[in-house]
Amino acid sequence: MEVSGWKGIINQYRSYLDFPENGTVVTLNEGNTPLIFAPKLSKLKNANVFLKYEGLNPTGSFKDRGMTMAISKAKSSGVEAVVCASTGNTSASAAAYATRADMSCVVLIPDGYIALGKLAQALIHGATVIQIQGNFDEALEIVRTLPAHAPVEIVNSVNPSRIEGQKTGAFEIVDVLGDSPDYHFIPVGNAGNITAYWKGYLQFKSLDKITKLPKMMGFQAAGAAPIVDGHPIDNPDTVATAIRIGNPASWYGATAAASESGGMIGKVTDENILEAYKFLAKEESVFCEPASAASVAGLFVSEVAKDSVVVCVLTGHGLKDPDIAISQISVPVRIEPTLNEVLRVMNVNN
Ligand code: AN7
Repeated sequence: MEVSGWKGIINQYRSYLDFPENGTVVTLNEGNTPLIFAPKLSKLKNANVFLKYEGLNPTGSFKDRGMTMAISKAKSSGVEAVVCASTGNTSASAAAYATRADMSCVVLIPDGYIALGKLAQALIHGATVIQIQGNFDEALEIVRTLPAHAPVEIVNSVNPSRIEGQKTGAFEIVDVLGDSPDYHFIPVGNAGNITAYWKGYLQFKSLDKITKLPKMMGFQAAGAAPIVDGHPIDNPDTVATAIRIGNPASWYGATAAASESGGMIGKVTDENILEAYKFLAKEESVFCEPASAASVAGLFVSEVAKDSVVVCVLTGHGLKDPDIAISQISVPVRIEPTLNEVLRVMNVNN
Protein backbone atom coordinates (compact mmCIF):
# COMPACT_ATOMS: atom_id res chain seq x y z
CA MET A 1 0.00 0.00 0.00
CA GLU A 2 1.38 3.41 -0.98
CA VAL A 3 1.50 5.91 1.85
CA SER A 4 2.83 9.45 1.94
CA GLY A 5 5.65 10.78 4.09
CA TRP A 6 9.32 10.07 4.61
CA LYS A 7 10.41 6.65 3.28
CA GLY A 8 14.01 6.40 4.39
CA ILE A 9 17.28 7.71 3.00
CA ILE A 10 17.48 5.50 -0.09
CA ASN A 11 14.08 6.58 -1.38
CA GLN A 12 14.77 10.19 -0.46
CA TYR A 13 18.25 10.53 -2.00
CA ARG A 14 18.34 7.71 -4.52
CA SER A 15 19.67 9.86 -7.38
CA TYR A 16 22.72 10.80 -5.28
CA LEU A 17 23.47 7.26 -4.13
CA ASP A 18 25.33 4.36 -5.66
CA PHE A 19 22.38 1.97 -5.55
CA PRO A 20 21.23 -0.53 -8.21
CA GLU A 21 18.12 0.54 -10.11
CA ASN A 22 16.21 -2.65 -9.36
CA GLY A 23 17.71 -3.11 -5.91
CA THR A 24 15.54 -4.21 -2.99
CA VAL A 25 15.19 -1.41 -0.46
CA VAL A 26 15.34 -2.63 3.15
CA THR A 27 14.31 0.33 5.26
CA LEU A 28 12.95 1.27 8.67
CA ASN A 29 12.36 4.86 7.48
CA GLU A 30 15.72 5.97 8.88
CA GLY A 31 17.01 9.52 8.48
CA ASN A 32 15.06 12.79 8.50
CA THR A 33 16.45 13.45 11.97
CA PRO A 34 15.98 16.93 13.43
CA LEU A 35 18.55 19.69 13.32
CA ILE A 36 17.86 21.30 16.67
CA PHE A 37 18.92 24.86 17.46
CA ALA A 38 20.95 25.03 20.68
CA PRO A 39 20.35 28.47 22.27
CA LYS A 40 22.68 28.11 25.22
CA LEU A 41 25.61 26.72 23.26
CA SER A 42 25.04 29.44 20.67
CA LYS A 43 25.25 32.13 23.34
CA LEU A 44 28.35 30.61 24.90
CA LYS A 45 30.20 30.39 21.59
CA ASN A 46 28.81 33.56 19.95
CA ALA A 47 27.63 31.46 17.05
CA ASN A 48 24.56 29.68 15.68
CA VAL A 49 24.90 26.15 16.99
CA PHE A 50 22.70 23.28 15.78
CA LEU A 51 22.54 19.68 16.97
CA LYS A 52 21.99 16.95 14.37
CA TYR A 53 20.19 14.50 16.64
CA GLU A 54 20.96 11.12 15.13
CA GLY A 55 19.70 9.37 18.25
CA LEU A 56 16.24 9.64 16.69
CA ASN A 57 16.98 7.05 14.01
CA PRO A 58 15.04 3.74 14.21
CA THR A 59 17.67 1.93 16.30
CA GLY A 60 18.82 5.09 18.05
CA SER A 61 22.00 5.89 16.13
CA PHE A 62 23.41 7.19 12.84
CA LYS A 63 24.41 3.65 11.90
CA ASP A 64 20.95 3.08 10.41
CA ARG A 65 21.79 5.36 7.45
CA GLY A 66 24.65 3.11 6.45
CA MET A 67 22.90 -0.08 7.41
CA THR A 68 19.86 0.45 5.16
CA MET A 69 22.32 0.72 2.25
CA ALA A 70 24.55 -2.18 3.26
CA ILE A 71 21.67 -4.56 3.99
CA SER A 72 19.68 -3.49 0.92
CA LYS A 73 22.67 -4.13 -1.33
CA ALA A 74 23.46 -7.42 0.36
CA LYS A 75 19.82 -8.54 0.02
CA SER A 76 19.75 -7.46 -3.63
CA SER A 77 22.75 -9.66 -4.38
CA GLY A 78 21.41 -12.72 -2.59
CA VAL A 79 23.48 -12.58 0.60
CA GLU A 80 21.96 -14.61 3.43
CA ALA A 81 24.13 -13.72 6.40
CA VAL A 82 25.97 -10.63 7.58
CA VAL A 83 28.61 -10.08 10.21
CA CYS A 84 30.13 -7.12 12.01
CA ALA A 85 32.43 -6.19 14.85
CA SER A 86 30.97 -3.48 17.02
CA THR A 87 31.28 -1.28 20.05
CA GLY A 88 27.49 -1.59 20.15
CA ASN A 89 25.57 0.65 17.77
CA THR A 90 26.59 -1.12 14.59
CA SER A 91 25.51 -4.42 16.12
CA ALA A 92 22.11 -3.02 17.13
CA SER A 93 21.54 -1.61 13.66
CA ALA A 94 22.83 -4.67 11.80
CA ALA A 95 20.63 -6.94 13.92
CA ALA A 96 17.51 -4.88 13.20
CA TYR A 97 18.06 -4.45 9.45
CA ALA A 98 19.20 -8.05 8.89
CA THR A 99 16.05 -9.30 10.61
CA ARG A 100 13.97 -6.98 8.45
CA ALA A 101 15.61 -8.57 5.38
CA ASP A 102 15.17 -12.14 6.69
CA MET A 103 18.93 -12.54 6.85
CA SER A 104 20.93 -13.90 9.74
CA CYS A 105 23.33 -11.67 11.61
CA VAL A 106 26.42 -12.38 13.68
CA VAL A 107 27.99 -9.67 15.81
CA LEU A 108 31.32 -9.68 17.64
CA ILE A 109 31.43 -7.31 20.59
CA PRO A 110 34.06 -6.55 23.24
CA ASP A 111 33.07 -8.40 26.40
CA GLY A 112 32.15 -5.97 29.16
CA TYR A 113 32.58 -2.78 27.13
CA ILE A 114 29.23 -2.35 25.43
CA ALA A 115 26.41 -0.17 26.71
CA LEU A 116 23.44 -2.10 28.12
CA GLY A 117 20.86 -0.75 25.67
CA LYS A 118 22.92 -1.76 22.64
CA LEU A 119 23.45 -5.29 23.92
CA ALA A 120 19.71 -5.53 24.56
CA GLN A 121 18.98 -4.42 21.00
CA ALA A 122 21.32 -6.88 19.32
CA LEU A 123 19.83 -9.70 21.38
CA ILE A 124 16.14 -8.79 21.03
CA HIS A 125 16.46 -8.41 17.24
CA GLY A 126 17.78 -11.94 17.12
CA ALA A 127 21.45 -11.61 16.23
CA THR A 128 23.99 -14.22 17.23
CA VAL A 129 25.96 -12.18 19.75
CA ILE A 130 29.53 -13.27 20.38
CA GLN A 131 31.37 -11.51 23.17
CA ILE A 132 35.10 -11.68 22.61
CA GLN A 133 37.60 -11.25 25.41
CA GLY A 134 39.32 -8.46 23.58
CA ASN A 135 38.61 -5.03 22.18
CA PHE A 136 36.85 -3.74 19.06
CA ASP A 137 40.05 -3.68 16.99
CA GLU A 138 40.67 -7.36 17.68
CA ALA A 139 37.05 -8.17 16.83
CA LEU A 140 37.26 -6.30 13.52
CA GLU A 141 40.49 -8.08 12.63
CA ILE A 142 38.71 -11.42 12.94
CA VAL A 143 35.63 -10.18 11.09
CA ARG A 144 37.75 -9.05 8.14
CA THR A 145 38.94 -12.62 7.63
CA LEU A 146 35.53 -14.31 8.03
CA PRO A 147 34.25 -14.07 4.42
CA ALA A 148 37.18 -16.25 3.34
CA HIS A 149 35.88 -19.01 5.62
CA ALA A 150 32.09 -18.66 5.67
CA PRO A 151 29.31 -17.29 3.40
CA VAL A 152 28.92 -13.95 5.17
CA GLU A 153 29.14 -10.30 4.15
CA ILE A 154 30.77 -7.69 6.37
CA VAL A 155 28.56 -4.72 7.29
CA ASN A 156 31.18 -2.70 9.14
CA SER A 157 32.13 0.61 7.52
CA VAL A 158 34.90 -1.19 5.59
CA ASN A 159 31.86 -2.01 3.42
CA PRO A 160 31.63 1.06 1.12
CA SER A 161 27.81 0.97 1.16
CA ARG A 162 27.91 2.04 4.79
CA ILE A 163 29.82 5.24 4.01
CA GLU A 164 27.58 5.82 1.00
CA GLY A 165 24.44 5.71 3.17
CA GLN A 166 25.87 7.77 6.01
CA LYS A 167 26.73 10.67 3.71
CA THR A 168 22.98 11.45 3.60
CA GLY A 169 23.38 13.10 7.00
CA ALA A 170 25.22 15.92 5.20
CA PHE A 171 22.43 16.15 2.61
CA GLU A 172 19.82 16.60 5.33
CA ILE A 173 21.84 19.32 7.05
CA VAL A 174 22.15 21.20 3.75
CA ASP A 175 18.44 20.69 3.02
CA VAL A 176 17.62 22.44 6.32
CA LEU A 177 20.26 25.19 6.36
CA GLY A 178 20.20 25.90 2.63
CA ASP A 179 23.99 25.67 2.53
CA SER A 180 26.85 24.01 4.41
CA PRO A 181 27.52 25.03 7.99
CA ASP A 182 30.85 26.79 8.60
CA TYR A 183 31.97 24.10 11.05
CA HIS A 184 30.96 20.46 11.34
CA PHE A 185 31.85 18.88 14.71
CA ILE A 186 31.70 15.09 14.92
CA PRO A 187 32.94 12.26 17.17
CA VAL A 188 35.56 9.99 15.61
CA GLY A 189 35.89 6.30 16.43
CA ASN A 190 36.42 4.01 13.48
CA ALA A 191 36.30 7.24 11.40
CA GLY A 192 33.63 6.06 8.95
CA ASN A 193 31.17 8.82 9.76
CA ILE A 194 33.50 11.80 9.30
CA THR A 195 34.58 10.20 6.01
CA ALA A 196 30.93 9.86 5.00
CA TYR A 197 29.88 13.41 5.89
CA TRP A 198 32.85 14.83 3.98
CA LYS A 199 31.90 12.70 0.98
CA GLY A 200 28.35 14.05 1.17
CA TYR A 201 29.42 17.68 1.37
CA LEU A 202 31.89 17.23 -1.50
CA GLN A 203 29.19 15.65 -3.64
CA PHE A 204 26.74 18.51 -3.02
CA LYS A 205 29.54 21.01 -3.73
CA SER A 206 30.34 19.37 -7.04
CA LEU A 207 26.62 19.62 -7.92
CA ASP A 208 26.60 23.32 -6.93
CA LYS A 209 23.96 22.65 -4.29
CA ILE A 210 26.14 24.47 -1.73
CA THR A 211 28.40 27.51 -2.02
CA LYS A 212 31.02 26.49 0.55
CA LEU A 213 32.39 23.52 2.44
CA PRO A 214 32.46 23.19 6.23
CA LYS A 215 35.60 22.82 8.28
CA MET A 216 35.47 19.21 9.47
CA MET A 217 36.22 19.08 13.20
CA GLY A 218 36.60 15.47 14.36
CA PHE A 219 37.12 14.54 18.01
CA GLN A 220 38.46 11.36 19.54
CA ALA A 221 38.48 10.46 23.23
CA ALA A 222 41.90 11.20 24.74
CA GLY A 223 42.41 7.57 25.82
CA ALA A 224 41.50 6.33 22.35
CA ALA A 225 43.03 8.94 20.05
CA PRO A 226 45.23 7.07 17.58
CA ILE A 227 44.81 9.63 14.80
CA VAL A 228 45.75 12.56 17.01
CA ASP A 229 48.59 10.63 18.66
CA GLY A 230 49.80 9.43 15.27
CA HIS A 231 49.87 5.70 15.93
CA PRO A 232 47.48 2.82 16.71
CA ILE A 233 46.63 2.43 20.41
CA ASP A 234 46.83 -1.15 21.74
CA ASN A 235 44.64 -0.62 24.79
CA PRO A 236 42.20 2.20 24.03
CA ASP A 237 40.24 3.36 27.04
CA THR A 238 37.39 5.83 27.51
CA VAL A 239 34.05 6.19 29.26
CA ALA A 240 32.61 6.66 25.76
CA THR A 241 32.65 2.94 24.91
CA ALA A 242 31.24 3.58 21.42
CA ILE A 243 34.53 5.19 20.39
CA ARG A 244 36.86 2.93 22.34
CA ILE A 245 38.79 2.16 19.17
CA GLY A 246 42.57 2.07 18.76
CA ASN A 247 43.07 1.47 15.05
CA PRO A 248 40.36 3.13 12.92
CA ALA A 249 39.50 1.48 9.61
CA SER A 250 38.88 4.84 7.91
CA TRP A 251 41.98 6.54 9.35
CA TYR A 252 42.89 8.09 6.01
CA GLY A 253 39.32 9.26 5.38
CA ALA A 254 39.37 11.19 8.62
CA THR A 255 42.72 12.88 8.04
CA ALA A 256 41.75 13.72 4.46
CA ALA A 257 38.45 15.30 5.60
CA ALA A 258 40.24 17.36 8.23
CA SER A 259 43.11 18.57 6.06
CA GLU A 260 41.14 19.16 2.84
CA SER A 261 38.51 21.18 4.72
CA GLY A 262 40.90 23.21 6.84
CA GLY A 263 39.54 21.51 9.95
CA MET A 264 41.25 19.20 12.40
CA ILE A 265 41.16 15.94 14.32
CA GLY A 266 41.48 16.68 18.02
CA LYS A 267 41.00 14.89 21.30
CA VAL A 268 38.88 15.53 24.37
CA THR A 269 39.23 13.98 27.82
CA ASP A 270 36.56 11.82 29.43
CA GLU A 271 35.98 14.77 31.77
CA ASN A 272 35.33 17.06 28.77
CA ILE A 273 33.01 14.45 27.27
CA LEU A 274 30.94 13.99 30.43
CA GLU A 275 30.72 17.73 30.96
CA ALA A 276 29.35 18.20 27.43
CA TYR A 277 27.04 15.19 27.92
CA LYS A 278 25.52 16.72 31.04
CA PHE A 279 25.38 20.20 29.51
CA LEU A 280 23.41 18.88 26.54
CA ALA A 281 20.90 17.10 28.78
CA LYS A 282 20.54 19.83 31.42
CA GLU A 283 20.85 22.98 29.31
CA GLU A 284 19.67 21.98 25.83
CA SER A 285 17.29 19.13 26.79
CA VAL A 286 18.92 16.78 24.33
CA PHE A 287 19.97 13.39 25.69
CA CYS A 288 22.76 11.72 23.74
CA GLU A 289 25.17 8.97 24.62
CA PRO A 290 28.65 9.86 25.91
CA ALA A 291 30.50 9.25 22.61
CA SER A 292 28.12 11.63 20.86
CA ALA A 293 28.96 14.39 23.31
CA ALA A 294 32.56 14.30 22.04
CA SER A 295 31.43 16.61 19.22
CA VAL A 296 30.15 19.24 21.65
CA ALA A 297 33.15 18.68 23.95
CA GLY A 298 35.22 19.48 20.86
CA LEU A 299 33.24 22.68 20.33
CA PHE A 300 33.84 23.67 23.96
CA VAL A 301 37.62 23.49 23.48
CA SER A 302 37.64 25.12 20.02
CA GLU A 303 37.48 28.69 18.74
CA VAL A 304 34.79 29.36 16.15
CA ALA A 305 34.30 32.57 14.19
CA LYS A 306 31.70 35.00 15.55
CA ASP A 307 28.16 34.44 14.16
CA SER A 308 29.27 31.37 12.24
CA VAL A 309 26.97 28.39 11.67
CA VAL A 310 28.04 25.32 13.61
CA VAL A 311 26.62 21.80 13.43
CA CYS A 312 27.46 19.21 16.08
CA VAL A 313 26.42 15.66 15.23
CA LEU A 314 24.95 13.75 18.17
CA THR A 315 25.45 10.25 16.90
CA GLY A 316 23.46 8.13 19.36
CA HIS A 317 20.61 8.32 21.89
CA GLY A 318 21.27 8.78 25.61
CA LEU A 319 19.01 5.84 26.50
CA LYS A 320 21.57 3.52 24.92
CA ASP A 321 23.74 3.82 28.01
CA PRO A 322 21.59 4.18 31.14
CA ASP A 323 24.44 3.10 33.43
CA ILE A 324 26.57 6.13 32.56
CA ALA A 325 23.58 8.46 32.90
CA ILE A 326 22.76 7.18 36.38
CA SER A 327 26.42 7.36 37.42
CA GLN A 328 26.49 11.07 36.57
CA ILE A 329 23.57 12.24 38.68
CA SER A 330 22.61 12.03 42.32
CA VAL A 331 20.17 9.26 43.13
CA PRO A 332 16.56 10.45 43.72
CA VAL A 333 15.52 10.89 47.35
CA ARG A 334 13.36 8.24 49.03
CA ILE A 335 10.54 9.40 51.32
CA GLU A 336 7.35 8.26 53.04
CA PRO A 337 4.27 8.66 50.76
CA THR A 338 2.84 11.82 52.39
CA LEU A 339 2.09 15.34 51.12
CA ASN A 340 4.23 16.91 53.82
CA GLU A 341 7.23 14.85 52.92
CA VAL A 342 6.83 15.72 49.22
CA LEU A 343 6.52 19.43 50.07
CA ARG A 344 9.59 19.19 52.27
CA VAL A 345 11.87 17.77 49.57
CA MET A 346 10.46 19.12 46.31
CA ASN A 347 12.57 22.25 46.23
CA VAL A 348 9.98 24.62 44.68
CA ASN A 349 9.45 27.80 46.74
CA ASN A 350 6.26 29.86 46.83
C1 AN7 B 1 27.41 6.85 19.16
O1 AN7 B 1 29.04 0.62 16.68
O2 AN7 B 1 32.12 1.81 15.81
O3 AN7 B 1 33.93 7.26 13.58
O4 AN7 B 1 30.83 -0.48 16.22
O5 AN7 B 1 28.43 4.43 18.15
O6 AN7 B 1 32.08 6.29 12.20
O7 AN7 B 1 33.22 4.91 13.92
C2 AN7 B 1 30.34 3.04 16.72
C3 AN7 B 1 30.86 4.28 16.54
C4 AN7 B 1 30.35 7.86 17.25
C5 AN7 B 1 32.07 6.80 15.91
N1 AN7 B 1 29.26 7.88 18.01
O8 AN7 B 1 31.72 6.76 14.55
C6 AN7 B 1 30.23 0.58 16.39
C7 AN7 B 1 30.99 1.84 16.26
C8 AN7 B 1 28.62 6.74 18.31
C9 AN7 B 1 29.10 5.52 17.83
C10 AN7 B 1 30.87 6.70 16.74
C11 AN7 B 1 30.25 5.49 17.05
P1 AN7 B 1 32.80 6.28 13.48
